[in-house]
Amino acid sequence: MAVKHLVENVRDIALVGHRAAGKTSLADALLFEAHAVDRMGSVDDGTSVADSDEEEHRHHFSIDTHVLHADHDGKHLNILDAPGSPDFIGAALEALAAVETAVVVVSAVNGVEANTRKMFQEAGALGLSRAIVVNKLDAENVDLPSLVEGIQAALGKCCVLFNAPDRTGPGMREVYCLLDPRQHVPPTCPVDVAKARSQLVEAVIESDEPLLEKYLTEGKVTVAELEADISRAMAAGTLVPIFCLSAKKDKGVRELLDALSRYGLSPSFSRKRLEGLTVGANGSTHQLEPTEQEEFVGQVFKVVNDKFVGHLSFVRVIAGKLQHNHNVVNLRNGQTLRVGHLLEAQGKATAQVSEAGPGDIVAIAKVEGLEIGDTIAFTNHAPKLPLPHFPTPMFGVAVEPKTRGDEQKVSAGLHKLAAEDPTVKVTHDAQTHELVITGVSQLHLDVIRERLKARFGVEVNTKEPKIPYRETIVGQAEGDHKHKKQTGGRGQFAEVHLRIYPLSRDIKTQADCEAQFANKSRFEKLRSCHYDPATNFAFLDHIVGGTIPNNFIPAVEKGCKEMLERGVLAGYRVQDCAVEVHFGKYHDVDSSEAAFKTAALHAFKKAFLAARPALLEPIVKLEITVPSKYTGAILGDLPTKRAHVENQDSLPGDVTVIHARAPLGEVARYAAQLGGLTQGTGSFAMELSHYEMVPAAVQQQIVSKAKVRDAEEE
Ligand SMILES: Nc1nc2c(ncn2[C@@H]2O[C@H](COP(=O)(O)OP(=O)(O)O)[C@@H](O)[C@H]2O)c(=O)[nH]1
Ligand SMILES: [Mg+2]
Repeated sequence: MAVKHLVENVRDIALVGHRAAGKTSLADALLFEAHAVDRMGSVDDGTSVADSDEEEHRHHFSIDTHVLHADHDGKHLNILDAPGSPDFIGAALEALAAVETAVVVVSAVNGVEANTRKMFQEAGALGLSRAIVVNKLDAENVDLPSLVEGIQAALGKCCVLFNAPDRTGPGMREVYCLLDPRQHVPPTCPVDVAKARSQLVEAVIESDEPLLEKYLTEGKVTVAELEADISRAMAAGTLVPIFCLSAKKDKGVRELLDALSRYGLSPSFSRKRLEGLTVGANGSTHQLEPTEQEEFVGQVFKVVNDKFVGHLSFVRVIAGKLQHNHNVVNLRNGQTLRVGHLLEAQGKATAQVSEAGPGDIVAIAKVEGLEIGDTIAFTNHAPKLPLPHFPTPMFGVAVEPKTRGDEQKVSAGLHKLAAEDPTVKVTHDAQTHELVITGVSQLHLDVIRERLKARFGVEVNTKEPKIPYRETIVGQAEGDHKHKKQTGGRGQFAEVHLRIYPLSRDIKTQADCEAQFANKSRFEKLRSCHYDPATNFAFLDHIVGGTIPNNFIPAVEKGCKEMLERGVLAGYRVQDCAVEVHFGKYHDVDSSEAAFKTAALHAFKKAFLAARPALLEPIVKLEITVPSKYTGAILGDLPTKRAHVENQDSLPGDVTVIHARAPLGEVARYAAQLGGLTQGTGSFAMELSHYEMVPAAVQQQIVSKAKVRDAEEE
C-alpha cells in the first residue's frame, strides 16, 4: 500500500509540447532521478516506463497520456506524459485537465513548433502554472540565446531562463540557477547571465506590488524573497521559468525535479479550477474546498481498456477522499457505481492503494460506464465539474469489415476505442448505412485501425465518407397529406396539415424557443411545443377542436422527426426549422398511429420542399504551419478551395502560421495536398467552426449526386 500524502505535498504535472521534443525521455529521467526506477528507461531501445504500448513501440512516438508518479523531497509528484503529435491532441488535453502545472518541453534543435504554442496556450487558458523545458542541449550546434529569444517572441516575455548550462553540445555537464547572483556561472555558458538574471527577477516580482516597490527603491531583493514568490508568480501567469536540460544525458533533470517539487502548485492552492463550484443543498451550500474534510468529488480524465488489466478509469480527486470498496454516484446519469480496486499507475504497472485524497490521481479498476469528463462523487449534492474542452473531430472515413459478418465486432470495438479518446466519434449513417469514424487526422485514424486489429482481431477497409451536410429551409410553407389505404380487412386513414418555418439559430433552449417563436401571440391556440436543441427543431401542437385526436399527436411528431433524420433534399439531417400541426382528419376505426406517422412524413416532405430548401455545409477552422518559403504557394492554393484566409503570423525560425476558414468538403483531404505543396514539411490542425449555406451551384451538384445514389439503390 502506498503512503498517503497531504494535499500540500502533492504536485500534479503534465509534460506537453511538440512531438519528439523529449517529453517521454524527460519522464523517464525524472523517475530515475527520484529513484522511482532503478534503471533509466529509454524510448530508443523500447525500455521507456512511459511509452509502453505496442503501437507506440512500433511508431516510435507517444499516442496516449501515460500516468507516472515519483516521490521527491517530501513531495508526491504525479507526472502525466502526454503525446506531442497534433494527431493525438485529445490525450494531451486530457492530461492538462487533470493537473495544476504544465511543463512545455521544447527541443533545442527545433525550437518552438506548432504544438508547442498550442499546448502553451491551452495550459494558459486553463489557468495552469506553466514552465518550459529546453531539452536536447547536449546536441551539436545549439544556439541557446536565440532559442530563448524565439521562445519569448512566440510565447511571451513572461518566459525567462531559470537556469543556464555550463555549455551546450555534447560536453554539457550541469546547470546553474540564476536566482542567486553569487552563483559562479562558467564563462563557457552561452547566456548573458546578468541580463537573464534581471529578466528572471523582474518576472518573479512583477505582480507582487510590495516586493516590486522594494526592488525599485532599494535596487535589490533577497534570494529568499524571490524563492518565496515563485510559485505565486507562476500561478498568476506572470512567470514562466525556462529550465535548461538534456533528458537523454540526465543533465539538469535533478534541478527540474527540485524546482517542480518546490514551486509546482499544490492542489490545495488551486482555486481556479474550483471557481463557482459549490457543495450542498437547500440553502446550506458552501464553496467547494480541495481538502480531505469535504465529501469526495473527482473527475474522470482518461479511460483505457487494457488487454491485461481490463477497464481502467483514471480519476483526478478534487476534494475529499475516495476509498476502495465504496460507492460513488456518476453525476452525469445518477448511476451508483461500486469502486472495487483503486490503483496507482506507473506506466503499464499498477499497484493497489486503499485511498486517495485531493490532488491524487488513481485508477478505478473494472468499472464500466464511466466516460471522460464524468464527475463522480459521494452524493448528488456535489457540483458537476466543467467538462474539459476537446476539438470536434473533422477527419472522417467510412469503414467496413474485411470479413463479412464482422460488422458487430467492428462496431463494438470502435465504440470501445472511441470511449478512450474524446477526439474519436463513431457514427452510423442511417441514410447510407455507413459506419463512419471521425478523428483528427489520417494518422490518428490509422492508429485506431491498428488498435482495432490488435485488440479486437478485426480488420476494416476504409473509404471516403459523405461530408455531413445539413438541410434547412429559407422560407415558410404549408403541406398536407391524406394517407388512405383500403386493402381488405382494416383500412388505414389519417390526414395531416402542417406549416413549416425557419427557426433562428440563436435559439438554443426550450425557453428561448418559447420566448422568440412558439408563443400565444403568434400561435393563438398553441397547446404545446417540444424543442430539440440537437437539431434546433420545434414541434408545435396547434390543433383546434380535436381534428387530430390527442393520442395520435405523438405519432405525427414521430413522423416529422423521422424526416428530420432522413433528410428531404439530399439525404442529410434537417435542422433549424419548426413544424406547426394545425389541422387533420381521422377515422374512428381506420386511424392508427402508423397511419398518422406516414401522413405526417409526407406532409412534412411536401412543406419542406415548398419552403425553399437549402443545404448547409460544415466550415472548419484551419491552422496551417509551414516554413515561410511555402507561404506563397499555400496562399495561392487556398482560394481554389473556397477558403478565406483570416490572418498570418510569422514565427521565429522562419515559420508562418496561416489561419483560414474553409468548407470541409473542399479540405477533407488537405493533409495529403499540404504534404505535396510543402514536401512534407507543413502541418495543420482543423476543427469545426460552424455551418454555412452552400453556394447554389454547389448545392445543385450535391443534390443531383444524391438523386443518382438514390436511383442506384432502388
Ligand atoms: N540528443 C538528445 N536527444 C534526445 C534528448 N531527449 C530525447 N531525445 C531523443 O529525441 C527523440 C524523441 O524523444 P521522446 O522522448 O520520445 O520525445 P516525445 O515525443 O516528446 O516524448 C528520441 O529519439 C530521444 O532519444 C536529449 O536530451 N538529447
Ligand atoms: Mg512521448
